[in-house]
Amino acid sequence: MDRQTLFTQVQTALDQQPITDLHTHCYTPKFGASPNAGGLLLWGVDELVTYHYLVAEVYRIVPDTVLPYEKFWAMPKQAQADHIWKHCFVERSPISEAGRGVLTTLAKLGLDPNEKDLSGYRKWFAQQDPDKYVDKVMELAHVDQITMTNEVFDDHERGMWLKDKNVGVDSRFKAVLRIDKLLRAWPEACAKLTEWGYDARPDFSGDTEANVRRFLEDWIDRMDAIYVAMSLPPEFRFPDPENEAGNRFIRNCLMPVLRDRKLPWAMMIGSRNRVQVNPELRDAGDMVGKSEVLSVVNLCREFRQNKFLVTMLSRENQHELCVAARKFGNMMLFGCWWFLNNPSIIEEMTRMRLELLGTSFVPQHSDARILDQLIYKWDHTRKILAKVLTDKYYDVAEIGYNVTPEQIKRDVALLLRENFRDFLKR
Ligand code: FIX
Ligand code: ZN
Repeated sequence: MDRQTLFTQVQTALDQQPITDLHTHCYTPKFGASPNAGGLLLWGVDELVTYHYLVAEVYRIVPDTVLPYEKFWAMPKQAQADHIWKHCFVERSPISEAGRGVLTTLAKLGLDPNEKDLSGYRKWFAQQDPDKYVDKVMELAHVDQITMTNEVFDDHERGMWLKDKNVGVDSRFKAVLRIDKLLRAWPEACAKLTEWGYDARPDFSGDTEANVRRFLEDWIDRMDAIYVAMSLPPEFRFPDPENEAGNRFIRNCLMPVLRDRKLPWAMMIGSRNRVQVNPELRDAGDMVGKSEVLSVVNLCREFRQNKFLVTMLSRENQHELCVAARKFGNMMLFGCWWFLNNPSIIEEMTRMRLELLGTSFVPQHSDARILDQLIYKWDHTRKILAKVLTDKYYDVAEIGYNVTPEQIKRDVALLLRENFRDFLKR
């Protein structure tokens, strides 16, 4: 079979395959679709262009000694977007992945990506109905499920859940309980739980364990969460000789609750908090650090009845993490997260993962913060997958192994949808 025929079959399979996006920061329209009015569903050109990736990039061109951070944040969103468009898209070529992503999104929406200002785009987006626009974006990205990140420790979002238990009910979306503070800031989390009626003390006195389990159970049930997620610092260790509270939370609270509910723990490890890096950049201020894969191994080995969705932020961790995934069927490796979500690294990681794991992993999640980003995040991923999968099929085809369009479709379905869904059902 010639490579071009194979490539066409792979590209067709990828284009036809609906994707279940297992990690995004998008929200149902019921969470409010007017970002300027406190809505959590972010969409439209001003949100696209002020994506925190691009805030970081514009500050490399116009430093804070010229435009102080507080001045930028005080500007109206449109003025921030105009500033970024001018410096990153007009006066320089938008060839970073975040810049290219905006162009792909605009072009796929049928807009000319060469405009010198944002006024025309703003007029077009102003004509969109948010709920219908969700369908349009999902159709263009060929995504059949948007998995949310629901921050229970965010007062604004938590208030919405308490006010309307159906706020997350939308057939296009699934909820995820996000609980970083329970490991990143245990004493602060205890104070919040106690305030909310779950008496919890940093030293685990009283009924802390039972109340923390009840808190987790109540919010998993309120959200109908399909997994529980945490972003963890590079210093995360398990067991952690210096953090007995963390070990106890994991062993006596989180693991039993997730095991009973057959829910995975999604561990996103390696994000160094902006407080240690550049807090004035806000969401753009976080950084990456090399983490310890052995801690994931320890968890998978000690809690064989639990399931772990795992991704790490440092490129240096990827090979070791991939080998660890070979040792534990209760670990599902996923995504090219955040600073790894660049074509050069996605290609490197995906080749390595296919070579070490076959088709038993989830190659990507979008991490979309702005709804429209689903369009570019998945368009760019499909392009890379087409190249890498064609090479892998070609390697076995030239030995004489018959690769059929049905097999390619089956494998692509596993990688982009079924591996995740099957893992949830296990
Ligand atoms: O912790 C996370 O879920 C990260 O993905 C985000 O905090 C990060 O800002 C992001 O959106 C990266 O793509
Ligand atoms: Zn994320």
